[in-house]
Amino acid sequence: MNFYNFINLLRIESIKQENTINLIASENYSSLSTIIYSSSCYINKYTEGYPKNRYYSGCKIFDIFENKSIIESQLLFSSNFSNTQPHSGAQANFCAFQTLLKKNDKILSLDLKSGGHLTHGFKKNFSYKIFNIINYCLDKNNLINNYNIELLIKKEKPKLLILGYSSYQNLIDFKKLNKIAKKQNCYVLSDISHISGFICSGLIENPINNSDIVSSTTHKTLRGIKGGILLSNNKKIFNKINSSVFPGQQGGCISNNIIGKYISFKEANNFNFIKYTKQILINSKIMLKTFLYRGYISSIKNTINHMFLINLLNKCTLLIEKILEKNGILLNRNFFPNDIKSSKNPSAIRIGLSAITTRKFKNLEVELLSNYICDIIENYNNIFKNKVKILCKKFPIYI
Ligand code: DSN
Repeated sequence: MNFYNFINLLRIESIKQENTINLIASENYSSLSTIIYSSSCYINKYTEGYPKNRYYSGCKIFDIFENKSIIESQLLFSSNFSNTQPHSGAQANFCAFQTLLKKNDKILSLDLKSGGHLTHGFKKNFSYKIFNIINYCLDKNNLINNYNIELLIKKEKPKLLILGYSSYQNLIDFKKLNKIAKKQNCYVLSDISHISGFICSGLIENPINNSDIVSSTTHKTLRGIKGGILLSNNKKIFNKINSSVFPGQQGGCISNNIIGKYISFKEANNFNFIKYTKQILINSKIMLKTFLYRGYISSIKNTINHMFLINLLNKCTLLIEKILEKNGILLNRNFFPNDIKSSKNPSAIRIGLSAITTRKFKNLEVELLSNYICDIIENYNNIFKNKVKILCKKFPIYI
């Protein structure tokens, strides 16, 4: 591909991003600073190892950056120890498992159809292939039930309890569940990938003191560059985390990304970020309320984070996703609790509000957009294409 073709493709993608509304709950827009600082000459540099203990020469300057990313993330999550090297959330989880478990050890985690993540034990994932996975499901009210988890821990005696999700709308009682797990000598991994932005803003309880390890991605509600992170307050466990990340799972870290992580942690360590996450929550509640008002069903009638599920019952969610995309609205289809449909055409759509909140959508626009979406779902047409474009023009991402 020549340079002009490359620039042209980038231009097309960036225009698409500017002209579409992104409701994908696992996505967000990094700040321009994060993009610029992470696109440096460090793309060229291997930095295997840790600060002051590298396996390649020429890493002295990078030690400064990595140390800054570590300190900033510790401040952000009030943690004593942090490893900012995991390439992704999936790799962070792999390293956490490798730290705490041996092959075939038992893991108790939230079922995929109840909102769990692939790395928490999905059949085709490494987690299922290496460990013995037992799932807890949501109860009849579509909630995580502490008592059910307690019964399962007593019966199954897992070595690790995973708390965390890809789609769930209510709080997790980290404190209580950690206490239950500890009584049975069970480790706790809190995967806060989706809610880390709310946790560092103090809007959701920080599980750092009620977990052996906390894992997260850095690009969802946290709004940073794509990547992973591992935190712990236990020094012994943390030393194992470090060797589990390198050389246990990864070689050199993605040096330029570590700098991007540092910039975004710094941005999140700011009063404006608290205001931002508060607005995500307001927007999320408004959109859910509008859907409920229009007669739609969610897994529960509230949300405490950036996302919620809407059950489209007999409608084809694959088709709805495509029609919404034709109108310039992006989201993903998703299992609804106890779904009997396939993963290709599950019953629900998942809606996330972080990205549009980054664009500064507030109450009025969110309500307007919610009604557009309901109309599109009900009428299967693309008459909102221009209205969506107008909304996008009013709320640019980067200008
Ligand atoms: N699929 C993403 C999520 O929504 O959790 C991350 O893998």
